[in-house]
Amino acid sequence: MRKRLSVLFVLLFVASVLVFAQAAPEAAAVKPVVLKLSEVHAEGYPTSLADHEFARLVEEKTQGRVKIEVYTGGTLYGQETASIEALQIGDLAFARVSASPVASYVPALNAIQMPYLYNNGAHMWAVLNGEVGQKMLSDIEASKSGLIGLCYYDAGSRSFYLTKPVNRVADMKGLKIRMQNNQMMVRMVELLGATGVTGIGPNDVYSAITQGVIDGAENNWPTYQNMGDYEAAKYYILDQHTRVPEILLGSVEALKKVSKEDLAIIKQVAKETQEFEISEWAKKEASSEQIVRAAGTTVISLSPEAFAEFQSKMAPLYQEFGSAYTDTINKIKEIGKQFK
Ligand code: BDP
Repeated sequence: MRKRLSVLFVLLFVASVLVFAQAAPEAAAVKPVVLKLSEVHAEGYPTSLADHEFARLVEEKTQGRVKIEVYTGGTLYGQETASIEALQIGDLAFARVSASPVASYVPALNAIQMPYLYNNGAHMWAVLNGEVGQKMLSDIEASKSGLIGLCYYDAGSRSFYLTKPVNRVADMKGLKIRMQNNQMMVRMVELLGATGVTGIGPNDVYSAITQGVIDGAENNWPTYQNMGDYEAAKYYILDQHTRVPEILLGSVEALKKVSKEDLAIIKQVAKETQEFEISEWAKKEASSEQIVRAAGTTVISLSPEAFAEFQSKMAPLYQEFGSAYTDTINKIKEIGKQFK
Protein backbone atom coordinates (compact mmCIF):
# COMPACT_ATOMS: atom_id res chain seq x y z
CA MET A 1 0.00 0.00 0.00
CA ARG A 2 2.78 2.39 1.02
CA LYS A 3 4.71 1.47 -2.10
CA ARG A 4 1.64 2.16 -4.23
CA LEU A 5 1.15 5.51 -2.56
CA SER A 6 4.73 6.59 -3.20
CA VAL A 7 4.49 5.56 -6.85
CA LEU A 8 1.34 7.66 -7.05
CA PHE A 9 3.16 10.64 -5.52
CA VAL A 10 6.01 10.31 -7.98
CA LEU A 11 3.56 10.18 -10.88
CA LEU A 12 1.68 13.20 -9.58
CA PHE A 13 4.94 15.08 -9.19
CA VAL A 14 6.08 14.27 -12.75
CA ALA A 15 2.68 15.26 -14.14
CA SER A 16 2.69 18.58 -12.33
CA VAL A 17 6.19 19.37 -13.59
CA LEU A 18 5.04 18.66 -17.16
CA VAL A 19 1.93 20.78 -16.80
CA PHE A 20 3.92 23.61 -15.24
CA ALA A 21 6.56 23.54 -17.97
CA GLN A 22 3.90 23.79 -20.65
CA ALA A 23 2.04 26.56 -18.92
CA ALA A 24 5.11 28.71 -18.36
CA PRO A 25 5.71 30.75 -21.51
CA GLU A 26 8.26 32.97 -19.70
CA ALA A 27 10.44 29.93 -19.08
CA ALA A 28 10.37 29.07 -22.81
CA ALA A 29 11.10 32.66 -23.80
CA VAL A 30 14.29 32.74 -21.75
CA LYS A 31 16.05 30.27 -24.03
CA PRO A 32 16.72 32.04 -27.35
CA VAL A 33 16.79 30.34 -30.72
CA VAL A 34 20.43 30.66 -31.81
CA LEU A 35 21.01 30.91 -35.57
CA LYS A 36 24.20 31.16 -37.62
CA LEU A 37 25.03 33.60 -40.41
CA SER A 38 27.88 32.95 -42.85
CA GLU A 39 29.88 35.74 -44.51
CA VAL A 40 32.99 35.47 -46.73
CA HIS A 41 34.28 38.96 -46.00
CA ALA A 42 36.43 39.99 -43.06
CA GLU A 43 35.20 41.97 -40.06
CA GLY A 44 34.79 45.64 -40.89
CA TYR A 45 33.82 45.07 -44.55
CA PRO A 46 30.49 46.80 -45.39
CA THR A 47 28.52 43.55 -45.64
CA SER A 48 30.04 42.24 -42.40
CA LEU A 49 29.03 45.45 -40.64
CA ALA A 50 25.52 45.03 -42.05
CA ASP A 51 25.39 41.38 -40.86
CA HIS A 52 26.15 42.51 -37.32
CA GLU A 53 23.60 45.30 -37.57
CA PHE A 54 21.02 42.74 -38.75
CA ALA A 55 21.89 40.45 -35.82
CA ARG A 56 21.69 43.32 -33.34
CA LEU A 57 18.30 44.50 -34.60
CA VAL A 58 16.83 40.99 -34.73
CA GLU A 59 17.82 40.34 -31.13
CA GLU A 60 16.44 43.71 -30.06
CA LYS A 61 13.14 43.49 -31.93
CA THR A 62 12.42 39.88 -30.97
CA GLN A 63 13.23 40.83 -27.38
CA GLY A 64 15.97 38.26 -27.21
CA ARG A 65 13.94 35.36 -28.59
CA VAL A 66 16.22 35.08 -31.64
CA LYS A 67 19.98 35.43 -31.45
CA ILE A 68 22.19 35.45 -34.55
CA GLU A 69 25.86 34.51 -34.49
CA VAL A 70 27.82 36.07 -37.35
CA TYR A 71 30.77 34.10 -38.78
CA THR A 72 32.89 36.34 -41.03
CA GLY A 73 35.96 35.68 -43.19
CA GLY A 74 34.55 32.51 -44.72
CA THR A 75 35.31 30.60 -41.50
CA LEU A 76 32.05 28.66 -41.72
CA TYR A 77 31.87 28.23 -45.53
CA GLY A 78 34.66 29.52 -47.76
CA GLN A 79 32.63 29.03 -50.94
CA GLU A 80 29.28 30.74 -51.26
CA THR A 81 27.79 27.75 -53.10
CA ALA A 82 28.57 25.61 -50.04
CA SER A 83 26.76 28.06 -47.78
CA ILE A 84 23.76 28.15 -50.14
CA GLU A 85 23.56 24.36 -50.07
CA ALA A 86 23.79 24.39 -46.27
CA LEU A 87 20.84 26.81 -46.23
CA GLN A 88 18.84 24.47 -48.44
CA ILE A 89 19.17 21.55 -46.05
CA GLY A 90 18.77 23.72 -42.95
CA ASP A 91 22.33 23.33 -41.63
CA LEU A 92 22.70 27.10 -41.75
CA ALA A 93 20.10 29.82 -41.12
CA PHE A 94 21.55 32.84 -42.98
CA ALA A 95 24.21 33.62 -45.58
CA ARG A 96 25.18 36.96 -47.01
CA VAL A 97 26.22 36.11 -50.56
CA SER A 98 26.61 37.60 -53.99
CA ALA A 99 23.59 37.21 -56.29
CA SER A 100 25.87 35.55 -58.85
CA PRO A 101 26.16 32.05 -57.30
CA VAL A 102 22.49 32.18 -56.21
CA ALA A 103 21.53 32.13 -59.91
CA SER A 104 22.76 28.51 -60.10
CA TYR A 105 19.81 27.66 -57.81
CA VAL A 106 17.31 30.33 -58.92
CA PRO A 107 18.18 30.99 -62.60
CA ALA A 108 15.81 33.98 -62.93
CA LEU A 109 18.30 35.95 -60.85
CA ASN A 110 20.59 36.17 -63.88
CA ALA A 111 18.17 38.71 -65.33
CA ILE A 112 19.23 41.36 -62.80
CA GLN A 113 22.96 40.80 -63.32
CA MET A 114 23.43 40.61 -67.08
CA PRO A 115 26.64 42.27 -68.30
CA TYR A 116 26.43 45.99 -69.16
CA LEU A 117 22.80 46.11 -68.04
CA TYR A 118 22.77 49.18 -65.82
CA ASN A 119 23.82 52.72 -66.68
CA ASN A 120 24.98 53.38 -63.13
CA GLY A 121 24.35 52.51 -59.48
CA ALA A 122 21.23 54.69 -59.22
CA HIS A 123 19.72 52.75 -62.14
CA MET A 124 20.40 49.44 -60.38
CA TRP A 125 18.85 50.65 -57.13
CA ALA A 126 15.75 51.94 -58.91
CA VAL A 127 15.36 48.42 -60.30
CA LEU A 128 16.16 46.50 -57.10
CA ASN A 129 13.98 48.60 -54.84
CA GLY A 130 11.23 48.81 -57.44
CA GLU A 131 8.74 46.23 -58.62
CA VAL A 132 11.22 44.12 -60.63
CA GLY A 133 13.76 43.71 -57.85
CA GLN A 134 11.27 43.16 -55.06
CA LYS A 135 9.39 40.54 -57.08
CA MET A 136 12.69 38.81 -57.83
CA LEU A 137 13.47 38.72 -54.11
CA SER A 138 10.14 37.18 -53.17
CA ASP A 139 10.40 34.77 -56.12
CA ILE A 140 13.45 33.23 -54.40
CA GLU A 141 11.18 31.86 -51.67
CA ALA A 142 8.39 31.03 -54.11
CA SER A 143 10.82 29.06 -56.31
CA LYS A 144 10.92 26.23 -53.73
CA SER A 145 14.69 26.52 -53.68
CA GLY A 146 14.58 26.29 -49.91
CA LEU A 147 15.95 29.82 -49.79
CA ILE A 148 14.42 33.09 -48.63
CA GLY A 149 15.59 36.33 -50.24
CA LEU A 150 15.73 38.82 -47.39
CA CYS A 151 17.30 41.96 -48.87
CA TYR A 152 19.84 43.36 -51.32
CA TYR A 153 23.07 45.13 -50.45
CA ASP A 154 25.38 47.19 -52.64
CA ALA A 155 28.48 45.71 -54.25
CA GLY A 156 29.20 48.45 -56.80
CA SER A 157 30.44 47.30 -60.18
CA ARG A 158 32.87 44.56 -61.12
CA SER A 159 35.90 44.97 -63.38
CA PHE A 160 38.74 42.68 -64.42
CA TYR A 161 42.07 42.68 -62.59
CA LEU A 162 44.97 40.94 -64.20
CA THR A 163 48.70 40.40 -64.18
CA LYS A 164 48.83 41.83 -67.72
CA PRO A 165 47.41 45.00 -69.27
CA VAL A 166 44.26 44.75 -71.38
CA ASN A 167 43.23 47.58 -73.66
CA ARG A 168 41.09 45.72 -76.21
CA VAL A 169 39.08 42.51 -76.35
CA ALA A 170 41.93 40.86 -78.30
CA ASP A 171 44.19 41.24 -75.23
CA MET A 172 41.88 38.93 -73.25
CA LYS A 173 42.78 35.97 -75.46
CA GLY A 174 44.01 32.93 -73.54
CA LEU A 175 43.82 34.51 -70.09
CA LYS A 176 42.64 32.31 -67.21
CA ILE A 177 40.27 34.31 -65.09
CA ARG A 178 38.70 33.27 -61.80
CA MET A 179 34.94 33.64 -62.01
CA GLN A 180 32.15 33.15 -59.49
CA ASN A 181 30.24 29.86 -59.61
CA ASN A 182 27.75 30.94 -62.28
CA GLN A 183 27.71 29.55 -65.83
CA MET A 184 26.63 32.86 -67.32
CA MET A 185 29.70 34.58 -65.87
CA VAL A 186 31.97 31.85 -67.23
CA ARG A 187 30.36 32.28 -70.65
CA MET A 188 30.93 36.02 -70.45
CA VAL A 189 34.72 35.64 -70.36
CA GLU A 190 34.64 32.86 -72.96
CA LEU A 191 32.96 35.29 -75.34
CA LEU A 192 35.85 37.66 -74.70
CA GLY A 193 38.38 34.97 -75.65
CA ALA A 194 39.45 34.06 -72.09
CA THR A 195 38.84 30.97 -69.95
CA GLY A 196 36.73 31.16 -66.81
CA VAL A 197 37.99 29.22 -63.80
CA THR A 198 35.44 28.40 -61.09
CA GLY A 199 35.68 26.70 -57.71
CA ILE A 200 38.09 29.21 -56.17
CA GLY A 201 36.63 30.98 -53.13
CA PRO A 202 37.19 34.75 -52.91
CA ASN A 203 39.64 34.29 -50.04
CA ASP A 204 41.83 32.04 -52.22
CA VAL A 205 42.12 34.27 -55.28
CA TYR A 206 45.31 35.96 -54.10
CA SER A 207 47.25 32.70 -53.74
CA ALA A 208 45.83 31.33 -57.00
CA ILE A 209 47.25 34.40 -58.79
CA THR A 210 50.64 34.27 -57.09
CA GLN A 211 50.91 30.54 -57.82
CA GLY A 212 50.14 31.17 -61.49
CA VAL A 213 46.95 29.08 -61.47
CA ILE A 214 45.05 32.08 -62.86
CA ASP A 215 45.99 35.38 -64.52
CA GLY A 216 43.50 37.34 -62.49
CA ALA A 217 39.88 37.71 -61.48
CA GLU A 218 37.16 40.34 -61.50
CA ASN A 219 35.58 42.25 -58.68
CA ASN A 220 34.72 45.64 -57.21
CA TRP A 221 37.30 48.02 -55.66
CA PRO A 222 36.63 46.93 -52.05
CA THR A 223 37.12 43.18 -52.64
CA TYR A 224 40.16 43.79 -54.89
CA GLN A 225 41.68 45.84 -52.08
CA ASN A 226 40.44 44.04 -48.96
CA MET A 227 41.49 40.57 -50.10
CA GLY A 228 44.95 41.96 -50.99
CA ASP A 229 44.49 40.84 -54.62
CA TYR A 230 45.76 44.24 -55.88
CA GLU A 231 49.21 43.22 -54.68
CA ALA A 232 49.17 40.17 -56.96
CA ALA A 233 47.34 41.48 -60.07
CA LYS A 234 48.50 45.00 -60.75
CA TYR A 235 46.26 45.96 -63.69
CA TYR A 236 42.68 46.99 -62.98
CA ILE A 237 40.71 47.19 -66.23
CA LEU A 238 37.85 49.55 -65.48
CA ASP A 239 35.29 47.98 -67.81
CA GLN A 240 32.59 47.69 -65.11
CA HIS A 241 31.10 44.70 -66.90
CA THR A 242 28.54 43.81 -64.22
CA ARG A 243 26.70 45.17 -61.22
CA VAL A 244 25.94 42.14 -59.07
CA PRO A 245 24.11 42.98 -55.87
CA GLU A 246 24.72 41.16 -52.63
CA ILE A 247 21.81 39.22 -51.15
CA LEU A 248 21.08 38.27 -47.58
CA LEU A 249 19.55 34.79 -47.75
CA GLY A 250 17.62 32.83 -45.15
CA SER A 251 16.94 29.10 -44.95
CA VAL A 252 13.31 27.96 -45.12
CA GLU A 253 14.21 24.82 -43.17
CA ALA A 254 16.32 26.40 -40.41
CA LEU A 255 13.85 29.23 -39.89
CA LYS A 256 11.13 26.74 -39.00
CA LYS A 257 12.66 27.03 -35.54
CA VAL A 258 11.29 30.54 -35.08
CA SER A 259 7.66 31.60 -34.71
CA LYS A 260 5.72 33.18 -37.59
CA GLU A 261 5.82 36.51 -35.77
CA ASP A 262 9.59 36.37 -35.35
CA LEU A 263 10.07 35.37 -38.99
CA ALA A 264 8.09 38.46 -39.97
CA ILE A 265 10.35 40.57 -37.74
CA ILE A 266 13.45 39.01 -39.33
CA LYS A 267 12.18 39.82 -42.83
CA GLN A 268 11.34 43.38 -41.86
CA VAL A 269 14.62 44.01 -40.04
CA ALA A 270 16.70 42.74 -42.99
CA LYS A 271 15.15 45.35 -45.27
CA GLU A 272 15.90 48.03 -42.70
CA THR A 273 19.65 47.25 -42.82
CA GLN A 274 19.94 47.97 -46.54
CA GLU A 275 20.44 51.70 -46.18
CA PHE A 276 23.07 51.16 -43.52
CA GLU A 277 25.07 48.87 -45.84
CA ILE A 278 24.75 51.26 -48.78
CA SER A 279 26.24 54.10 -46.78
CA GLU A 280 29.09 51.90 -45.46
CA TRP A 281 29.61 50.71 -49.02
CA ALA A 282 30.03 54.24 -50.40
CA LYS A 283 32.75 55.01 -47.84
CA LYS A 284 34.59 51.74 -48.41
CA GLU A 285 34.43 51.98 -52.20
CA ALA A 286 36.07 55.40 -52.13
CA SER A 287 38.77 54.44 -49.63
CA SER A 288 39.58 51.15 -51.38
CA GLU A 289 40.02 52.90 -54.72
CA GLN A 290 42.32 55.38 -53.07
CA ILE A 291 44.44 52.67 -51.41
CA VAL A 292 44.73 50.69 -54.64
CA ARG A 293 45.71 53.72 -56.73
CA ALA A 294 48.21 54.92 -54.11
CA ALA A 295 49.85 51.48 -54.19
CA GLY A 296 50.74 52.04 -57.85
CA THR A 297 48.09 49.86 -59.52
CA THR A 298 47.72 50.58 -63.22
CA VAL A 299 44.09 51.51 -63.71
CA ILE A 300 43.13 51.16 -67.37
CA SER A 301 40.09 53.05 -68.63
CA LEU A 302 38.94 51.54 -71.91
CA SER A 303 38.62 53.80 -74.95
CA PRO A 304 34.98 54.26 -76.09
CA GLU A 305 35.72 51.96 -79.07
CA ALA A 306 37.21 49.24 -76.91
CA PHE A 307 34.31 49.52 -74.46
CA ALA A 308 31.80 49.18 -77.31
CA GLU A 309 33.66 46.08 -78.47
CA PHE A 310 33.45 44.46 -75.02
CA GLN A 311 29.77 45.25 -74.92
CA SER A 312 29.02 43.94 -78.41
CA LYS A 313 30.61 40.57 -77.56
CA MET A 314 27.78 39.98 -75.09
CA ALA A 315 25.04 39.59 -77.73
CA PRO A 316 25.13 35.73 -77.72
CA LEU A 317 25.04 35.73 -73.92
CA TYR A 318 21.82 37.74 -73.92
CA GLN A 319 20.43 35.12 -76.30
CA GLU A 320 21.58 32.12 -74.30
CA PHE A 321 20.88 33.31 -70.77
CA GLY A 322 18.48 36.21 -71.19
CA SER A 323 15.90 35.03 -73.71
CA ALA A 324 13.75 33.43 -70.99
CA TYR A 325 13.62 36.77 -69.18
CA THR A 326 13.19 39.27 -71.99
CA ASP A 327 10.30 41.01 -70.24
CA THR A 328 12.32 41.65 -67.10
CA ILE A 329 15.38 42.74 -69.06
CA ASN A 330 13.29 45.13 -71.16
CA LYS A 331 11.73 46.61 -68.03
CA ILE A 332 15.21 47.17 -66.60
CA LYS A 333 16.34 48.88 -69.81
CA GLU A 334 13.22 51.03 -69.82
CA ILE A 335 13.95 52.21 -66.25
CA GLY A 336 17.47 53.01 -67.44
CA LYS A 337 16.17 55.80 -69.65
CA GLN A 338 15.84 57.92 -66.51
CA PHE A 339 19.48 57.28 -65.61
CA LYS A 340 21.49 58.25 -68.68
C1 BDP B 1 32.42 39.97 -53.73
C2 BDP B 1 31.16 39.63 -52.97
C3 BDP B 1 31.26 38.26 -52.36
C4 BDP B 1 31.65 37.25 -53.41
C5 BDP B 1 32.89 37.68 -54.11
C6 BDP B 1 33.31 36.70 -55.21
O1 BDP B 1 30.96 40.57 -51.95
O2 BDP B 1 30.03 37.94 -51.78
O3 BDP B 1 31.85 36.04 -52.85
O4 BDP B 1 32.69 38.95 -54.68
O5 BDP B 1 33.76 37.11 -56.24
O6 BDP B 1 32.23 41.21 -54.38
O7 BDP B 1 33.19 35.49 -54.98
